Amino acid sequence: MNKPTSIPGQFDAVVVGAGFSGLYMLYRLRQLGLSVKGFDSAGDVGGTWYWNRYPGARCDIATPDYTYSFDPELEKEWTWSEKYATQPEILDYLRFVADRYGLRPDIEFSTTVTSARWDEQEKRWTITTGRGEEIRCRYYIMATGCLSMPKSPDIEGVGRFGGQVYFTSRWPHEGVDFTGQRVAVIGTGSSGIQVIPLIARQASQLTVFQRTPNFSIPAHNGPAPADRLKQLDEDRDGYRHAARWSRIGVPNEPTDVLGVTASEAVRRERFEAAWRQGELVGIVSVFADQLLNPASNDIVAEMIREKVRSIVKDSETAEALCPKDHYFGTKRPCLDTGYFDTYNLPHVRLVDLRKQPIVSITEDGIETAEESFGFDAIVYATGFDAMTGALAAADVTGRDGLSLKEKWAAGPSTYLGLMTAGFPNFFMLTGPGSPSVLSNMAVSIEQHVDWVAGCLEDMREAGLDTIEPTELAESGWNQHVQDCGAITLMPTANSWYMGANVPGKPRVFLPYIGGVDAYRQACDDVVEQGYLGFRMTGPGGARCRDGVIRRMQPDVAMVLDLIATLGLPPMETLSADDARALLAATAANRPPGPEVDQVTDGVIPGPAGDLPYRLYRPAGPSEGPRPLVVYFHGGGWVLGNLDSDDPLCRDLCERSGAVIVSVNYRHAPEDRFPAAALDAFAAVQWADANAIELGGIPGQLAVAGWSAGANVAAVACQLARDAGGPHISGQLLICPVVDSDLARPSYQENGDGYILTTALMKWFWDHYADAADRGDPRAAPLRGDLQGLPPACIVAADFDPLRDEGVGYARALEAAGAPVRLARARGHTHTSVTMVDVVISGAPVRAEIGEALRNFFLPPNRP
Ligand code: N01
Repeated sequence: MNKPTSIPGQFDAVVVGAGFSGLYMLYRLRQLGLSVKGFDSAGDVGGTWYWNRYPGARCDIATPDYTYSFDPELEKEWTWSEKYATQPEILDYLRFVADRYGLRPDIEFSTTVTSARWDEQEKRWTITTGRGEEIRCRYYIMATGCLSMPKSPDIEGVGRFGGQVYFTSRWPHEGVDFTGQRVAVIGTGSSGIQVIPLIARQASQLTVFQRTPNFSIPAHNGPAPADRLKQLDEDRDGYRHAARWSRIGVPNEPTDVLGVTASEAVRRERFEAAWRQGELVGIVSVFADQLLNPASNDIVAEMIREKVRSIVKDSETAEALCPKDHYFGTKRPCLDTGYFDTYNLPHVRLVDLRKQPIVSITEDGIETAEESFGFDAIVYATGFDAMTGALAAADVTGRDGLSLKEKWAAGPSTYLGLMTAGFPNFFMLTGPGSPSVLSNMAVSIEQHVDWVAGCLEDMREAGLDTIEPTELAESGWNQHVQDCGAITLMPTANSWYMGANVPGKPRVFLPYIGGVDAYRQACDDVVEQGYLGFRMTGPGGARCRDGVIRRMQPDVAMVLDLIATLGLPPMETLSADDARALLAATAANRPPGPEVDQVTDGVIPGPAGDLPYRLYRPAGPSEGPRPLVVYFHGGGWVLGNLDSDDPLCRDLCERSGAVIVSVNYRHAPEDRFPAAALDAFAAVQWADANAIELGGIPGQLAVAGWSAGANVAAVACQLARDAGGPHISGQLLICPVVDSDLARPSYQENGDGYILTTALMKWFWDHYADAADRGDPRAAPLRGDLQGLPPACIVAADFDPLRDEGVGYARALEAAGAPVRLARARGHTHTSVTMVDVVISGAPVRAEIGEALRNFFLPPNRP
């Protein structure tokens, strides 16, 4: 592989696609001294910009950013004429790049790769083309683009029309003159929105068939943004660096303004600024929470709808053009030039397919449920089989005869969007599971190509020549991609991001939404950790460091990063009072948790004086009594109070439908072991005795707690058993302290860096209990007799030092005969599950907890 081969039909690498990614990949592979062959079914370079020649086709990332940055000389030699360049200009640019680096001779145009098959013996791919050629190569790289496989229109009668038919994605090279024609356009995505105003200029009649209205903002095209050009001029490297480490591949200062809490004036000002700017990067970041919080999203969406209503004169048409069935940004937002104004023209009509669906395309037009239309031409702007279409269509067969299509039948599976297990030496550029379509493609493409080139170089140095991800690494990455999507509103839309536009395509969130910056970091970390999750072999031996590169929930990681920036002193270095003050201060600005019907404060007579409690009564149809849950807050027996766990109690109340009685117990060091445990038991006895007054159902009582609160809840269950009552229906223990042994593996793994540290846990124990008492079951319930205890739901978080003792308690209770539900808080820390409305990924765990609480009160024969 060191030198270009000269054996006919044999290459080190084959690159399919000669668009932005294929061209740069060829260039980098050549730089490495590899022999490379490129193919493209198009007649020339350009990729998407070769095919999508419809009038109005432009990029929607401003040209200073939508450009190669790998060579400063190239940047000097090319000047874009507009903020958003036209398709012909972008195509010229790619031709210029191909010529400048002499890439064309390596590319065979008008040639489709029809199949690719891995030969395990030879460790090579056999590539077959539509011309019947067979080529052998070691590395097979698909640079086929995310939006290159047109979706065949799923409309009855498509072949019947006798007039002219055009697809925006396959526009005739010679152009089309619609002068004097009656034209139909089907589809109002980015392509439709760009082409419609230009067809309207020529056609005598234009009818737009719209199934789903789309959000679009004016592009305000013109000269390239002066501020960007100035920044580039002053510090090109700094600017490009900022783009590479930004969220979407365009330098942008992230905002921390939340839509839900911002004043009306701030909301309006931020929105109008984004509207004036006319860039995707601005409109998708009006508020930090607009893609997370429906209420915040609605604010932006409604402001856009207001604009549409103010532009379009006919109110019925305006309303039909206002998107209401998806959150803003969950389908690709569009940039337009005069799109909505077009509907004010007398010869332009919008047909709302939600009201009158297309029945069939006919010989001379389109028939809907209500009307028959006659046309001279029909333009399909109906989109693409996005992200996976071109890859799966290429008949790629990996090891053991497995085809990519088969492997991906239930949705794509990749490691980093770059490779997939079972397909050695097969790379995808901007594949599913990478930021790609959610980012500035130019930046994402360069990052992918650089990573692949770097990888091949590293392999060569190590004498390795095959690479493939492991199943573990790949499934971990798929999980992370889905976790990132799940905390956003993206999965709620029927978008092509979800595969929802192609009938029968699995519904999976295809791109990686964690950000260009986070993604780049993950790719770099993989390399840094010795190509974690890749198996590599060759004359130099075999190596594989297996593992998962991102196991933490993305929003948990964000919270940890944020906390790290605050520079707070470690709790264990403070006095108890100062630690309490710090906790109260950090809790001051958090969201309040859900509304409940009633919240009342009171006091319970405890063994050594009154104990404050707060009662939460759920909203709901029934005024009648509810089951009771006595809850104990977290805080290592030292910190916490009724306020500290207030949002969590509201959440538990809402989800379980039970009355929650949150009890404050005595704290250490003022009151040491066993004060907290005795108070907890007294509170349970009192709640049982006063169930009716509390709005509870006598005999339906559970205990719950988080952390040290779960410790005293577990102890209360043991004490109740020993005392012969009260009857406890269940115990919910969220990340409980159940033992005083700080040497378990979860302490080793998670004892530093995840808020609850080993040092802090030691500090808590030191405040609470003497060494001699730490084996007492009232301090370490895991060491007690576990017979005859109530059913349990135990939450164990992956990144919690207490994880293993929680799991240990679950196993021990089960062994002693108690029904146990172990809820694994995947990717969570000790504290994150309880962060209601901050850590969105905790919601499914809390939903499980809510269900467990409800189940405690079901009759035994009902599951
Ligand atoms: O495709 P789309 P596109 N009956 O899938 C409708 C990029 N791009 O080519 O939403 C009736 O977005 C469909 O309706 P619905 C950009 O990333 C960029 O416009 O499925 N209608 C929708 O309205 C973009 O997102 C630029 O209900 C049918 C439309 O057709 C992506 O490419 C320019 C239908 C398809 O919209 C794809 O954009 C162009 C049916 N059977 C594209 N089937 C730039 O500006 C589909 N539709 C850089």
